[in-house]
Amino acid sequence: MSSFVCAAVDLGASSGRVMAGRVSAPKQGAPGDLALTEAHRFPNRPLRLPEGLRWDVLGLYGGVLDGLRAVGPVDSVGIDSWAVDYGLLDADGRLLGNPVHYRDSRTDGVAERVWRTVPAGELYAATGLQHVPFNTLYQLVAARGTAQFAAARRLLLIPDLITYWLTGEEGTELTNASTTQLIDPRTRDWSYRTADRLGIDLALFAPLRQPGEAAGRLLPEVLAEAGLASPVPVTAVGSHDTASAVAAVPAADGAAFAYVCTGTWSLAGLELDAPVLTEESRAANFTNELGLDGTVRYLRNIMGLWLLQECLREWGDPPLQPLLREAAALPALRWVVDAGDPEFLAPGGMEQRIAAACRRRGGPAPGTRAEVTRCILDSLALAHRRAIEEAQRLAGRHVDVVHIVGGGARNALLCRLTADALGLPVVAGPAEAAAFGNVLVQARARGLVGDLPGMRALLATTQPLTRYEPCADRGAWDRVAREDLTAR
Ligand code: ADP
Ligand code: LRH
Repeated sequence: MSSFVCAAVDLGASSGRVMAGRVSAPKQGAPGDLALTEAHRFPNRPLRLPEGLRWDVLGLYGGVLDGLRAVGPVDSVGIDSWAVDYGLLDADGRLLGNPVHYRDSRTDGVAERVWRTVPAGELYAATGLQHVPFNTLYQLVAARGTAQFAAARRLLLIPDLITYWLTGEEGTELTNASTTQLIDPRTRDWSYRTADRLGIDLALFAPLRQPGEAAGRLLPEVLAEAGLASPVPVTAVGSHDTASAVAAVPAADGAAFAYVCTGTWSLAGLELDAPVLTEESRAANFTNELGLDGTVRYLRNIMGLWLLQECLREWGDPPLQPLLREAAALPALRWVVDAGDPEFLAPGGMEQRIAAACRRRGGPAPGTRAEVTRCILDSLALAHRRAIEEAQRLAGRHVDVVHIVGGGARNALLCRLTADALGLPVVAGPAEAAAFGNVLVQARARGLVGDLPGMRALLATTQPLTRYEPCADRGAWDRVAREDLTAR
């Protein structure tokens, strides 16, 4: 096979998309080629039911089928999505209720209960996972005792659930499994002892699957729904969207780079070949999630463009570009909050929470929408700086370039501010990095592209990237970077 067409299903927290990927192998001196086009995009709108915040997973599945129809005949399909969340199946393999949204409040206070059995330090040493209240482990402990959980015989993480509906085959893809807090990042297998100590039955999970492995074929009824004729294989990809996005960071081979995957979240950190499991790393709340080819995604979760998405929602979704233009004309760092603060996790009242955080710091609160926008972008840039500087210190690494991928790579102001805050050049793009990583792993499974550096080289030579140089005067960024923004 010298050229290959596939569908990349990428479900983000704010939208789902089905992209058509085309890859051709290098031939007779001509370089390989890579192209991605959007076949279908649909909003991902969580719903608040009386029982709590839920994903509309059937709506998303409908979007996937519509997207497959729009893409047309393909050689393979791959699925990635946001992490940690799951669907439960009963003994007949049927879904038990709508998957719970990771922003639902059911996990409030659960981690503290878990730590009474397995202290936080021991949990980190065993799994390397940051503390965020919604890790799958905490969700499972919260679910215990419910009728739904009692009836559950199988747990499938969101991309694995979609794969199951498409193919009838069950599996647990490794990169996403690494966000459950039940994987040992050294062995890249389950942390059997952690599960045992917490009474979690690992038999709930289907066997682990590696990115690149075959994951079944579209079922006849799916082919009919999607208007497809011939058998279509599904390929496991880095099914955690962040794993796919990091795989698609277009860094040069051997470059000392950091990355920020910016979408609903900002995930800022380094690619390592071994986890960092020190107490200092735990205290700094860095996570060790698993990437492609034995890599570790050593990063910190920052609230990301969620802050802006929520404000825009409250403002009735005004157009973004005029707001960004106005925000760009405002002075830097007049309004700043800690963009890593879990107080911003839940939906609702975001503008007020941001204003309150500014006042707690002793500064003015932003008064206009443009000022709120500027506050969010300055605060994100500052949080990117802090995460990348601390990651270097904790991992004993030095970087000289930062890659921004994901939807935020389209936000020129955010990219420029991140370069200014860090005093490092920023290379922005691709914005659809998760879909590119998804496509490239499918193509690699057919032998069309090489190793991780080969995938990245193909991206760097085929995709438009924008470079931002930092400004000369970083004094104001240095001053605010030393401030404790979490002080209450
Ligand atoms: P997710 O995968 O988490 O749903 P995305 O990677 O799709 O998120 O990123 C979505 C975010 O990207 C939006 O909330 C918005 O802030 C930003 N974004 C998308 N397009 C643009 C654009 N043209 N200009 C500026 N920002 C953009
Ligand atoms: C980004 C993401 C991130 C997780 C969060 C739940 O989409 O997958 O890596 O921490 O969603």
